[in-house]
Amino acid sequence: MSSALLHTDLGDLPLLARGKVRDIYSLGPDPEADLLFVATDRISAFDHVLGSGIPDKGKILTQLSLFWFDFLASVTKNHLITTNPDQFPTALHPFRSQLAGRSMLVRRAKMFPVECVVRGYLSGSGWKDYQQTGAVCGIPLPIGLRESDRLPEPIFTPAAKNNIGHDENISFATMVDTIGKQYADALRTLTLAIYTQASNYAATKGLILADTKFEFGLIDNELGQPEIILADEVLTPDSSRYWPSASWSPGGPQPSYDKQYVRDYLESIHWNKQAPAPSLPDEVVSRTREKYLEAFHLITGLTSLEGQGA
Ligand code: Q0N
Repeated sequence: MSSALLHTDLGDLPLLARGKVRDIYSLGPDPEADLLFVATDRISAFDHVLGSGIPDKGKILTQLSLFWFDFLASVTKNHLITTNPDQFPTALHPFRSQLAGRSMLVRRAKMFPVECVVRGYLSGSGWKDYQQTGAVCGIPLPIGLRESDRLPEPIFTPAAKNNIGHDENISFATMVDTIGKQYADALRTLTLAIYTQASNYAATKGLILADTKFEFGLIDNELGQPEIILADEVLTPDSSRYWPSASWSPGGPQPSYDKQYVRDYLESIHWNKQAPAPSLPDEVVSRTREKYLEAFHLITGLTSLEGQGA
């Protein structure tokens, strides 16, 4: 097994932001310059990046996003220019081995400061809200729902990033106050349309797409008019809850598709969830890698990462 790529180094290229998993570079000094997203093999759990990576995880997530951008092409425009390193600016060619299969050249967008979350099932912060208020983000739900139950219909439950980088559920009215009614309506409609298409597809592959979150931005078209585009990563296990349909059992939490071995291990060693985060035993790393590969295989139908610029 290849080793995990934990950090990237692209020489003089300015790092714009380092996320828990992805490193973002700016491809030029002007504020309009394209961006390079590089998905590393880092993995986070309980809000910390762990000491070990999962080999190929960044490639798997990048190839999944690519699959979904293509699948959704008739529903929404997106920020992707290319994942083909041959088409990257020549300044990036020396770094090809770091970048192949795990990087996306994207157009810079003006990002909306809202996470567009959609839920078809009651889980996570949605379940917490429901238990306290009978509603999620102000949307009233029937009484008597259990954790992980399917909702009568998918709901749009936006979130705002707060100062410590945590997402905070907000009402649709608050979203309207933040970005205006026209954009709020458009993002809700797009989010629900994408979820419907993606969850129907996932169902044919034996997967429940319980919930997911999207980020949208604006990019000027040829006429200089701003257009909404889907940005960030899409429908990866890191941004979505996938559950195997066969073992779905409402009335409690469903095991995380990809990170269950990691969480179980961290609970077993009684880590206090404060830095520094521990490393993982080889067995936990390889079983977790298999789960990411399984999701990739189920969703894309592909059996290997090769031939994807990887
Ligand atoms: C952008 N984020 C938040 C790394 C990613 N196309 C774009 N143009 C300008 N800015 C962004 C995008 C995109 N996508 C989005 N940061 C910058 C997403 N982060 C979360 C943490 O990991």
